[in-house]
Amino acid sequence: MGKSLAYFTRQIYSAFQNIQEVNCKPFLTSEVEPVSSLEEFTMATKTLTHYWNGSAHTGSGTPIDRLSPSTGELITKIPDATPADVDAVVAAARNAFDKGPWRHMSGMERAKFINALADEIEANIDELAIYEAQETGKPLSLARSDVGGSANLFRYAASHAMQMHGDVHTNLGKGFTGLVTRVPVGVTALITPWNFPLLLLAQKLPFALAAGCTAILKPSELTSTSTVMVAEMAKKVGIPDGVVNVILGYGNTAGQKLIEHEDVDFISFTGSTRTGRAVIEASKLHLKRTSMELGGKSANIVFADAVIDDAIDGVMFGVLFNNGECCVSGSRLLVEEKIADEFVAKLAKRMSEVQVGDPLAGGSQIGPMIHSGHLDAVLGHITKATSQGAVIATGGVQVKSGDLSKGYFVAPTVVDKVTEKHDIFHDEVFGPVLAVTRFNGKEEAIRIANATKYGLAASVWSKNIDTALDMASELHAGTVWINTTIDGSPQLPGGGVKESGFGREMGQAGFDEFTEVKTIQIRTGARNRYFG
Ligand code: TXE
Repeated sequence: MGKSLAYFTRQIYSAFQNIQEVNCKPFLTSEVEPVSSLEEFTMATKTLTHYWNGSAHTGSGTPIDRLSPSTGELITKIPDATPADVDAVVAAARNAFDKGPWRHMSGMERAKFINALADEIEANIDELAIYEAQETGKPLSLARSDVGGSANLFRYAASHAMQMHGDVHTNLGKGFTGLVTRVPVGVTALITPWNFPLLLLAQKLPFALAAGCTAILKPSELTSTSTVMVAEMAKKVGIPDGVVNVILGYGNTAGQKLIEHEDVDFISFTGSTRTGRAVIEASKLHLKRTSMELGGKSANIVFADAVIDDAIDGVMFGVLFNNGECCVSGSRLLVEEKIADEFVAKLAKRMSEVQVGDPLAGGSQIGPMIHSGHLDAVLGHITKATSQGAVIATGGVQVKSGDLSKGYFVAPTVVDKVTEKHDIFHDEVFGPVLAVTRFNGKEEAIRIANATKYGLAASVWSKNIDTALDMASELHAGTVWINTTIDGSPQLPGGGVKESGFGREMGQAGFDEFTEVKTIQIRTGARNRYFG
């Protein structure tokens, strides 16, 4: 007999009580008690709809079934957008931008709405976290932490609504004044992937809203629920209709039509480098501005003088966080030769003890891969690495014990003796798979760390400040962590270099992406006439 979401929420609510809020390490420190067995209830399948002009639209596109990555059961049904649906959602956002009140409100007013949306997200933390965990396969504790982090991003962005301002130039000569103003970039398409559906949306949407933009949200077809919920919440807190809209469906239907649409002014995209290229290609049509947060192959670089136990924990966190399905995942370990054997042995032992399990069950530290095709791809990367001569120190296999055989679980894996000649050194695996390469000295560490096409992030583990800062200055990466990893705060921008993308999210730089600079030049008094 199926039980309601409210029942389910109550059942697991007490399990949440002990979790450290918005701690970036919940999967290693989770105190979640086991939830009552999943067989006790069946969550009703959700049917989602597009959302524009403040109301739901079923559209006429073919439905898409989302199956649970843990159990294979049908969990969500979404419509695939038709071209007419995309035209309608863009028209709603265009109209709200051109004719609606949003961009004309004071920053203070917009901030009030964005803060109210943050409150609403927080008030629905349990429901949002359950859907996020169920659709993505991330552990419930982490999903909950994502929701808290998302509310924080909304609050931070609200402060930018109030502070948005320009410069006045009064020293340009008598009778000449220049105003350098910031205006909203316009109608924005916010395209998000499946690994952090809500958190990555929160790195975009509130910043767009703070600047006075309107938004069309295009979540991944695999993880659309939280995005639709946020649009409904925007309506509930009184954000004018047409400001927050959602189009659902596949990338090559809903997404492609959206990025080609001439009434979209700006595309903020997070996803694969391959799709990023397609977005840039489409943006050429109408010369749209874009911002790209793409793939990565980030290194954790451990020097012999590091605090070894901290570094081991950091390396594990770096590669296992969010099941390893994370753009800034520390999927490479570069370890100094003189400590390498001991470090890898200790690390492999700790990795083999990590709890792989159903994301909704207490105690699970990593969950399943997002879908069966991705499971195969991850296992394929491992097989290829061994066929090229790399050595498995732990893991390397699908986990199929008991009920886990119904899902797409991969054992935490350490692939040792990897060199630049191996494909796994270069390819983004996007799973709990670490590639280990040894180095001798700082110069070699820099060379090896930079020897990929990506440049999203890197972590340096050393107690020598000279080593740490030299590395930070030489690494090709948008973010460098020193003696920590996958840390952050809404104030600090994130983004990549090289094939990891361009543009920044969060911080002042992330806000500026959603604005244009407009210059206003004023002559007072008599103008020197050119033609007399
Ligand atoms: O991503 P896509 P996929 C990497 C990771 C993963 C691989 C593939 O290596 O294995 O990408 O994942 C939408 N026009 N990352 O295929 O295709 C799509 O519907 C417009 C890294 O799921 O990039 C979804 O909403 N939109 C990454 C979003 O783009 C299109 C996170 C991302 O999908 C589109 C996810 C098109 N033509 C995967 N095609 C990170 N940086 O964190 C697809 N989309």
